[in-house]
Amino acid sequence: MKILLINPFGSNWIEGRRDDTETAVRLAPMGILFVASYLMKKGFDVDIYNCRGKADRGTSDLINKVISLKPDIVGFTSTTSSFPGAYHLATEIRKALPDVKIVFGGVHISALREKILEKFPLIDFLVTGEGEIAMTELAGGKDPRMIQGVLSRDAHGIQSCGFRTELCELDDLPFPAYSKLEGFPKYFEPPLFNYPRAPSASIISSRGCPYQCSYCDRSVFRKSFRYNSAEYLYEHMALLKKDFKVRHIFFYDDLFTFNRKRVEDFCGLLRKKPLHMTFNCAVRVGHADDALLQTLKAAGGWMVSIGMESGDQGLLERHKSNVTLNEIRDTVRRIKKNGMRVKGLFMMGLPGETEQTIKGTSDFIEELRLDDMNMTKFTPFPGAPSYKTINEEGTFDERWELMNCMNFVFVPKGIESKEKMEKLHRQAIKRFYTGKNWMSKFWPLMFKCPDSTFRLIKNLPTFLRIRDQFE
Ligand code: B12
Repeated sequence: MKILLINPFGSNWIEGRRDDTETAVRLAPMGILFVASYLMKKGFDVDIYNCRGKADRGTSDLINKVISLKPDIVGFTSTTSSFPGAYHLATEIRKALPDVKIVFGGVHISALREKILEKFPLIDFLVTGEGEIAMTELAGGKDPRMIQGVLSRDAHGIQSCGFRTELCELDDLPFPAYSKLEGFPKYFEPPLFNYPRAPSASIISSRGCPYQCSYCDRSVFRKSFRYNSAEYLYEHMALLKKDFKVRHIFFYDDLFTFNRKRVEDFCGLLRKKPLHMTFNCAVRVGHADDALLQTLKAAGGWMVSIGMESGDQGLLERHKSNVTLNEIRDTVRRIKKNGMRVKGLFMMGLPGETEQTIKGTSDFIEELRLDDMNMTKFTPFPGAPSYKTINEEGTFDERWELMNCMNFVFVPKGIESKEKMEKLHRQAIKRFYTGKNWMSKFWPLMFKCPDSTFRLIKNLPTFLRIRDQFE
């Protein structure tokens, strides 16, 4: 049984502009790497094709690869914005190999479930929620109607036996199948100046989130919070160091510090048996006291990000559980005091946003004197709570290929037009990156992050083009 897993190219573009995100950020597709390693452990022959990867030469290259590999199953991962492109590829693959089974998994599939099978006839199976066990059972020939999480069709229509309740023991999972990913780790590059040394890699060490923010799509892992042990985490980092010479880690967990004991044990291991690696992680306000921050720093913590979303207290109360502006201020101050860089993650255009609240957020960003920030464009994903009532809150243009947080597909009632939103967004970004705070931090960073500086120089025309978008 041969299985080919595909990471589609997606659409990480701003409508009407050239897609330069390839140069700005390229990260490994962790979901299919996890599924691949589990399948391999169970004896299946697995390959990965990364449309955002080093070897990609476009659709015809993929089709040639499919024809030469002749897989029995082709599996696509998909977010909302990458789904249309993935389905297009599936159509081409089906023409080339009419008997191949086509499986889709990932967040967009987990959110829309039956609706996807109803509208997209070429797809044979959906794997919703956690994919490792379900996909292995499917590939192993178990009746799809009996596999939790799988949706299929038969003569009576769409069949599903519900959500998965039998979940993976995270410490039993083999490490992601990095060796199947062409160009790993050097080809994968995170945002500039977000890492002191290259190469870097990302790790996800937990699944699920007990909080419920209005904009967050938790369709895959849902509410229950599970995590890898400190020992597993240490071994994972050690493997990346030993086999791939990775020097910096991005922990992409939403709640990295949620379980304090785990973080203390993990940092303790890093101090006892140093790997000489650095790492970034995200903390949630309320889960980052001084002692914990000191522990992170001592173990190699370099930058900490916080999902701040807005500088308006009213909007926070409406959209994000248990976070106040004062707590954000306090956490930022303490991260800096403990010697780590701090990055703020914001979102513009939430329901209820007005020009006033946008101005407030921009002022808040200035006040915090952050070391970096990111401001995405709010996007109502089908799996997020805000989606249900979004049409009452403003105008929503639900074109999936544009739903990549780089386009305003939703204009809240309080703002006159999409063009106005774009203008306010550009202004906020420009204000930060041309302000005194960033300028004073930028020059020292050129020396602190030599790999980023080199990358910036090497790709200067592209980065200048990206900068010009904010003019
Ligand atoms: C790291 C990350 C990124 C990284 C890397 C993405 C990548 N290629 O892996 C970067 C920064 C590049 C990124 C970019 C974006 N991201 Co992102 N990202 C994440 C994050 C934090 C972790 C992803 C991850 O590794 N999860 C861990 C793995 C194990 O889970 P998983 O991917 O869901 O895979 C499991 C199952 O879904 C299933 N599965 C998945 N694929 C398949 C395929 C098959 C065949 C099968 C059988 C099973 C299966 O099995 C896997 C193992 O159990 C998630 C939030 C989250 N906690 O998951 C958001 C998340 C996926 N991202 C999101 C968004 C919005 C984006 C962007 C659009 C935003 C932006 N402009 O930056 C882009 C678009 C990327 C794209 N091309 O599609 C949303 C997606 C919402 C949606 N409905 O589309 C999420 C869910 C955040 C959120 N809660 O809203 N992202």
